[in-house]
Amino acid sequence: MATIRKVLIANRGEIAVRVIRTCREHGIGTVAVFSEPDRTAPHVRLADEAYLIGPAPSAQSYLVQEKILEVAHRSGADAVHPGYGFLSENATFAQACADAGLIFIGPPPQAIKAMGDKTEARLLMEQAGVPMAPGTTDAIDDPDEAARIADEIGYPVLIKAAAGGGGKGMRIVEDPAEFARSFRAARSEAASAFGDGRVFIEKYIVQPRHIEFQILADQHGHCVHLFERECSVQRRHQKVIEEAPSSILTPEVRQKMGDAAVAAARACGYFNAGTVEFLVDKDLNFYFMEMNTRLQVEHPVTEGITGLDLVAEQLRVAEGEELGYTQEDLSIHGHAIECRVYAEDPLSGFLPDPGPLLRHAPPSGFGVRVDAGVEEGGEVLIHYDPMISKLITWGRTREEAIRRMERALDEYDIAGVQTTIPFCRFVMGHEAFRSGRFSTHFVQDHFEPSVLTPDDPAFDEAAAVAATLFRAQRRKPVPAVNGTDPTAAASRWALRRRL
Ligand code: MV4
Repeated sequence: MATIRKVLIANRGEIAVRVIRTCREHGIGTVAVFSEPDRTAPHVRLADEAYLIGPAPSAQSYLVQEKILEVAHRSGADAVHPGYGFLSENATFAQACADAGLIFIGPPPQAIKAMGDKTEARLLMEQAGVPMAPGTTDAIDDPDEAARIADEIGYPVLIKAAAGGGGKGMRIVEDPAEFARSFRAARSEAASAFGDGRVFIEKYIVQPRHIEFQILADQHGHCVHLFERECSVQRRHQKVIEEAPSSILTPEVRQKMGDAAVAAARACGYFNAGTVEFLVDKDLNFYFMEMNTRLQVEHPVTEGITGLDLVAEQLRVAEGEELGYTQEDLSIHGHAIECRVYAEDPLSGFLPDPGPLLRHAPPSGFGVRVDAGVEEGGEVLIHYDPMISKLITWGRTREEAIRRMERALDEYDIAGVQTTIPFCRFVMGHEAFRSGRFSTHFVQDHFEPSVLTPDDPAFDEAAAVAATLFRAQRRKPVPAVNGTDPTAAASRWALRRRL
């Protein structure tokens, strides 16, 4: 058992804020890192200490392991929370933390590595008896052998990259005559994208739903699942709306999938929070897709239906504490929905629309949660993911959560950038979404920009002017850090005394 006293958050934006908040509630100190344009970001202000780690590009800041480790050393942090993205699924970094005597708040490096290689993951899942789409467990080199296997599996088939994930490097083949060409293309694509040309083949599951199970495991062999999240509303492998529970699962299928998710976690020696993704077909057959060895963006919907703080659970497990509850102690309470609010323009193909947030007035009220990483007067930077916030609503029933989400979306006022709010509003009102009859093809099947009415630019301008006047009368915020010297730990309290 170790006690975590100070956590370095190796991330930015809403997830850094999310982790800082739980640390604060538990009396744990927090260390933020930031790039130059993030100097005034909320995560920097909210942390006890903040360190500049480089210029805007992540490759020179948030992704530089040595800089993160150096800040950990200088600040006296005893643990590192990687958030999601960046270094969160980097086994080398997890190992480097351990080697530096730091607790990595995540799974063991071997589990990250095993699940990062999709063929190794398939092999482990096969051994653990987790259902998978028919296909090959090993990577296939020989195009003729691959074609024979594809015939055996039956068309359509999907060629996937062993080093891929999240939809990168996939190819659907419907017609056997096209197989050889697609196979070669997939291999060279994978080789140039990942530096690893290994591919494997799976039966293509048509019109599936994406349903994932949250698992939580301690270092003493206890593992539970925290039920599922329905994530079928995506575009180009980017999730837009998630909810828990899924409206299609029966208690029996839920139990089977939950058991499979726990078996998947056990098979790779997992501890901490993790997610096992499944494809589910129209007959509720389910197939292992991949395992995400991190806390995910959409974790709040699980928090909504279980009442558990997943970051607090991560911290406890990382300290070596036992879960302290079993599967039987857990149940689903109500329904939660998350809408991701991106600075993207749904009217022009969801192109990122970074820029200053002239106004950011998020909704509130009963059953509404907003996790934001930017604030009014701040800026959505082009260098990073353009997510502004996650809007989560809870209701006793799905219907209530949807109505509350509609209310919250209507209340949400943002000016300065285009957002996905109108798109989310469209989804909430759509018959296919409300009835629960949708698949991963929802956006493709039902959305075209003409269903949205463009913002009236006059309103946006008026809101911007009002926001500017409002800000002008407020005193300037105290900068959270001093200078650009990465060795200077600038506590904001110390700084305030100096000013
Ligand atoms: C599939 C599939 C159909 N059949 N595998 C997409 C992300 C990557 N993790 C795997 N993906 C898929 N794998 C088989 N055997 C369809 C997809 C897929 C998808 C999955 C979840 C959510 C959205 C999707 C969009 C396109 C394809």
